[in-house]
Amino acid sequence: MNTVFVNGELIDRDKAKIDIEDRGYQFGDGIYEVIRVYDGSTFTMKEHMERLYQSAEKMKLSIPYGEEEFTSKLLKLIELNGIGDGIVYVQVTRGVSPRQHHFPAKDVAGSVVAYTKDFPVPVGQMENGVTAKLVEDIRWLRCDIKSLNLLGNLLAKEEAASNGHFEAILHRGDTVTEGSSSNAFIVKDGVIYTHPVTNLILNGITRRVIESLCGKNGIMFQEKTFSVTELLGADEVFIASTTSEVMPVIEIDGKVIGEGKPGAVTKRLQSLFSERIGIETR
Ligand code: PSZ
Repeated sequence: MNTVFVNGELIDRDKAKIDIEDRGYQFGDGIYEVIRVYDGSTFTMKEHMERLYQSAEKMKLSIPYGEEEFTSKLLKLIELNGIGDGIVYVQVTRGVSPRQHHFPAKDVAGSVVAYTKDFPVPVGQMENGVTAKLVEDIRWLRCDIKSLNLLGNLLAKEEAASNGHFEAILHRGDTVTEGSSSNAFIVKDGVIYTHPVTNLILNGITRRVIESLCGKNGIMFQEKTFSVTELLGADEVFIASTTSEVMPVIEIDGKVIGEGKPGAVTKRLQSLFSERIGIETR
């Protein structure tokens, strides 16, 4: 059985219903999180839940449960569905009300949905690396909010995927911001560079884990913007997300990065990352 969480109830997926006037459905007026599950245990769940509540605050959206209660509901769902390696997806919208742009009255409750999915660790791609395409970043100026409005991200990903690439690496003019669904990093002369946490990127949880691993292991990590030219001339490039972990990028727009295979710093981070997963999900 596949159980889903809909507005406080755990029900069979086939019985789940969403109102056509849900503001998430009509406007993308909501927020979401994707949380990793390894061997039945969540990874960095607290950080994801905190970010969900932060996104809610930035959107002036109220989540109908407190963080602890919500977390335990999600843990129960993971257990019920017997998830080993997978994800739990959770979204909160501004609820159901007659279609109008301005917010509904305060007493309209937000809609909450969560479901789980099996998702194996992409070992092959992590070992061999993936290719990417540069795409102009045409998104709005609040990319720090994990909002359901993903059209800019989707158009970019589609442009990359339809050309056979794993990811679109976005740039605003000459400055690389992030991937369409990942953060982007370069390695130059042993130093890792990534876009600072601003309104122009999502403050990735995986990015934060990487930053902490670097700090603990003497790897130089700098939050500093880099250009498209610096990206293409980097020794190593990798992207990071909840499901991609530390993913080497070996070619961008047909140009080989470094030696055209996952680099030493990227591989070291991958192994530190796996170690961290082992510690946290013990
Ligand atoms: O399964 C998937 O395809 C996933 S799971 C998470 C993401 C994709 N992407 C998260 C993300 C993002 O959408 C953007 C625009 N920037 C950065 C990230 C990385 O965030 P974390 O590390 O929190 O997943």
